[in-house]
Amino acid sequence: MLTHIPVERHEVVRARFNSSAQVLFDRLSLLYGQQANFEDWVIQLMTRVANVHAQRSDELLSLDAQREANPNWFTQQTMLGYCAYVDRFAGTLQGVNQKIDHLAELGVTYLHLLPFLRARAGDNDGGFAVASYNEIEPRLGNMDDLRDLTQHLRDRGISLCSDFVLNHVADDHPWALAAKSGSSKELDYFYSYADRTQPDIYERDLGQIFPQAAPGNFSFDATLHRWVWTTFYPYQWDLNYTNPAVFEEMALALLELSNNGVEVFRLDSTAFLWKRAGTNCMNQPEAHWILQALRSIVAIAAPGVLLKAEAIVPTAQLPAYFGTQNPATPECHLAYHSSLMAASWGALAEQNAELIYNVMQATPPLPDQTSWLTYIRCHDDIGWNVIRPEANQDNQNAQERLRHIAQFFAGAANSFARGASFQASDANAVHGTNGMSSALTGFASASTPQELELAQRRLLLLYGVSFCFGGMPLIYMGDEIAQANDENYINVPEYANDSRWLQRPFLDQAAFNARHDRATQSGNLFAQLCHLLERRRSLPMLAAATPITVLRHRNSALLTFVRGESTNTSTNTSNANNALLFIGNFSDQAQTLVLNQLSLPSPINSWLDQLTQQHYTDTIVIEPWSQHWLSAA
Ligand code: OTU
Repeated sequence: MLTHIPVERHEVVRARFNSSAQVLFDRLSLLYGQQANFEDWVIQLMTRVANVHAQRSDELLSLDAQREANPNWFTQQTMLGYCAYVDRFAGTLQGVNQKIDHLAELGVTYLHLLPFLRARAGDNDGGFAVASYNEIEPRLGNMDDLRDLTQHLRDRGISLCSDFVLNHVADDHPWALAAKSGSSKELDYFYSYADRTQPDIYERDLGQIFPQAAPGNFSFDATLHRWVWTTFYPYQWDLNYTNPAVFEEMALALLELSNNGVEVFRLDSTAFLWKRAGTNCMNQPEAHWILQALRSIVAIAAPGVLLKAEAIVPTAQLPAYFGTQNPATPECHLAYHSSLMAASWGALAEQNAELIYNVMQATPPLPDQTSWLTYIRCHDDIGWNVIRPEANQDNQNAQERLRHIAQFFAGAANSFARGASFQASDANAVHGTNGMSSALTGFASASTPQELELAQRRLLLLYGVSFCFGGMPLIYMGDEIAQANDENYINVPEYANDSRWLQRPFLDQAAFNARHDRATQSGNLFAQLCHLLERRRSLPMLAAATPITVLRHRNSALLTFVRGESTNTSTNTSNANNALLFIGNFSDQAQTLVLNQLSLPSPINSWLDQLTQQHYTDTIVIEPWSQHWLSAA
């Protein structure tokens, strides 16, 4: 089975195989054990995995070894992510090389470039309709450019993260084309139905991702004369993971990309991988088994690689993506905390931190060797539905509450925000909100220097929560220079019905070039953001694994939590020096806090603000939308 592999590699793979094979085999048996020739198929799969491993470069092999020896490498407070579209940030993959200095000045250690594989011709959902998993989108470069870029990034301590769209392929992917031209083998890579009977049954329990632009979950394909499962746009065909060939091809494609230097995979839409009638076809146990099997394969053939779950699901469903159901079956290393993100914006609209407290209280501690991906904006909408359970608390009605929040960000009367409701012509709908951070925090509506200052505080406050909560924070391109909404998307026919393009601008060169000039708006924000980042790096208690204690304060304009010290176990107070108290004011009024009234395990009489180096004794006044990072002085 491992015949063509040089002896040393043979040994390395064998050792990893021995420790991960059982979980892999169990997962594959659960998924595919009833298939004819199951065991032959597993051998074929493992032979292919071993052959791809045999092609892995010496440099990547030593990276694997380093990370195996230090499996918490990505959970440190020195980790920082940055996310951008290749073309909008830097033109091409080669162009990204010229931006590495900028990433370094922020302290970035992880760069997520949005989809750069060859995409569907025509509309392609910003590259999320992939036509080929082993080719680069030609206008962005080629595979050599990708390898070079990952090498240059690695030399500067930055890991490249690539999207891996594993739930669906484009309708012009070779599998879809083969299916359309009559091949039953490839037809079986998809879910398709001769009539509406089955789709109608499923549809009773399914949600809608793009209710306006792409209603329903099935699309009639005129060539096939069949209804194809298309959770997202009609040209994104969901893959049929009941077919082991689909799992095999996708696992191999991922490993090939990892051999080209990709170090992190953002597993897109992971919640949707398995369908079950009578459910919303999200978060099914089989979807987790698929991810666990994938993790085992990575553990064998590319253990330096990280898997990141993009599961935009309610807080209660998130931890399962780490594999917490059973520590013996780890799943993804990283997962987006979309609830914390949405709740942070909700708190800003409500001038009240309750939603954040609710989310924090619903978030269990991280398992070892995992980390949240914390963020405030990304290329998608802020989806409000994930925080329905938290919005139902505090004696409130989630629908009303979220509607109010969505209206606020769409620019309701007296709102400082200038965003747009997503997939709803009706401003009362609660589906999602679009807009750049700067537009949502008030930069666009500010007409005086004072208002601009407040907008900046709000943006920094949300980033402050993301930096201190515990996880790897991600900066979304343009946020560091307060880049505005891109209103031009409306003039591009293929973007016009998808207002997520509002937050996908080309980098504003003028603002970017002015970022070191503190007299400019972008320069002022940039300096302050860099300051928060520099402070964060210096505070080891902000590493992902450090416990968090939520101090739910009776003045809920204030968000207060402690990192690094449990207030419940008053037995050990000696590590108070290693703790950090975060205080953020979500309201437009200054708030006074008597520090000793917080339920800390032991009174701390003298505090040092890690952001300003100011000292406080027992009372602190927190200006509107300001934050303090206090440690015992
Ligand atoms: C993901 O998104 C991507 O981030 C989107 O950009 C893609 O359009 C989509 O998949 C299809 O590939 O449901 O859990 O705006 O939050 O579509 C994954 C809605 C998803 C997104 C949603 C999301």
